[in-house]
Amino acid sequence: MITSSAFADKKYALLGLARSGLSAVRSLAASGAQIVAWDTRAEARDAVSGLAELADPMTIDLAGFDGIVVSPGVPLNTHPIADFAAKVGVPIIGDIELFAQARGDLPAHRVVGITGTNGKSTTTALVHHMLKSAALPVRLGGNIGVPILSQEPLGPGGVYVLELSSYQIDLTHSLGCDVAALINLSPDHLNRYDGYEGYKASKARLMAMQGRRQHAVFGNGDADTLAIAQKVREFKDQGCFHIADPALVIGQEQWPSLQGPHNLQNAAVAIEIAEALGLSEAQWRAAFASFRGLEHRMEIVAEQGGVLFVNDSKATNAASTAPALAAYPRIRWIVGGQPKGDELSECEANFGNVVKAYTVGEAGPEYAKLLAAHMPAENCEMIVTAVAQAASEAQPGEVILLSPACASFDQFKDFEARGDCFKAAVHNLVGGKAA
Ligand code: UMA
Ligand code: ADP
Repeated sequence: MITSSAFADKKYALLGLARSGLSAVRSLAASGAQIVAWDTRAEARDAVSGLAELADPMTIDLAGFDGIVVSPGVPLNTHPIADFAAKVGVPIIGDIELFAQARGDLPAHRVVGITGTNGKSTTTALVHHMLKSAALPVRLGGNIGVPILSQEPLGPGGVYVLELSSYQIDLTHSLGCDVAALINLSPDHLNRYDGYEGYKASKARLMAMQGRRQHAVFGNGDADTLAIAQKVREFKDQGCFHIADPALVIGQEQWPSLQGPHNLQNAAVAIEIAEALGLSEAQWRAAFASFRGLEHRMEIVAEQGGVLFVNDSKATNAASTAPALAAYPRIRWIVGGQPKGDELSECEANFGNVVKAYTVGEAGPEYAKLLAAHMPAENCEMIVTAVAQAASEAQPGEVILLSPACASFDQFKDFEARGDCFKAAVHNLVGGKAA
């Protein structure tokens, strides 16, 4: 675990004790800080017994505290903790800010921070794989699911690769990434922000925390990302500003887990990051060829009778489903879940690749009506039903694709549970034979 003398004898209040909160309690306790912690869930509170005093920060006198460490899942725009903290003048921070403050005690190292609406996890995993393949000491953390404070510190010359969500950036104030990347932008998480403008401003703060000589990398696929890039460019020294252009990337056919136009964008961003860190072309090319993608992102589950089953459960908005529909010419598309109100317009350009849509979840009835204007569409309600129906109709050469363009919370705990349900249904059907 990462600890720091910067926390010794300081006082912190924590709200939220799931993965990031728990790692922060452990790190702060091991660093000699005094901690008051709370979570609405009793089992989360039990996990910190002995390390922290248990009390809801909303109910105590916060005067004299050095920070209120809030989890990314706590909605700062509606939770009263934000006003409460402002009144007593205590900063609200997150585990990534604690990491930033701990950097002074770490041996010489570099930090890569990767954000964007889509492709963060893939690009983060790819950069991590690339650096590992080049024999650099490297650690992965952040929104990808591993709190960075829970990782072992690296020796001199190490690189910490962080996937950063907008929620995490909102809770971070002093992280100057040696290389920061913004892959793309489209409306998402709007329930947490003052409109799309608020969400974009949150992402832009990753670069606002950098110095002139720290590298900034931007995808070139949308105007909103390029608008932020143009502003950042004014404040960068020569050689520290990079636009990643997928059109210049050669060799994608040799990278099995980086197929589709979206992965070409991720690869282009990763190449700029690699070169900013001093890797050679031979080094990143070798790593791209051996990269194996992440579960639930265009994951090939099985093949039977010439029909391919692909799990893209992580596609929780229309912008991430659009490139999945571009990846194959004949798709039986399982779509739906908890809708995000974007009505699938971003997917429209690729509707020609869809043989039939099988809608599921809360959005199912509405999507079936909407899509019927463009293709055969049937509301199947459940993923298991959709898989069985699609498989009974599929012809050799077709792909049965779960790419929901929606959140999973109407029927599942998370996108992983949704993808697992799809995979179980497929394995049931094809007799447990994996591709
Ligand atoms: N809680 C309270 N009171 C409240 C609200 C919440 O006590 O009023 C508690 C909840 O009971 C819960 C905790 O606060 O125990 C919230 O935890 P969390 O949701 O932040 O969960 P973590 O396990 O710490 O996960 C977080 C990120 N979660 C979110 O951003 C919602 C994880 O990203 C991240 O992987 C993890 O830290 C490690 O860094 C997940 C995510 O969904 C994957 N991210 C979003 C996305 O990718 O779209 C941004
Ligand atoms: P994130 O961590 O930002 O959610 P992931 O790498 O987990 O991104 O991918 C999430 C979903 O978005 C997957 O369904 C994937 O197919 C799609 N996706 C990946 N990269 C991109 C991209 N650059 N543009 C649009 N969609 C993408």
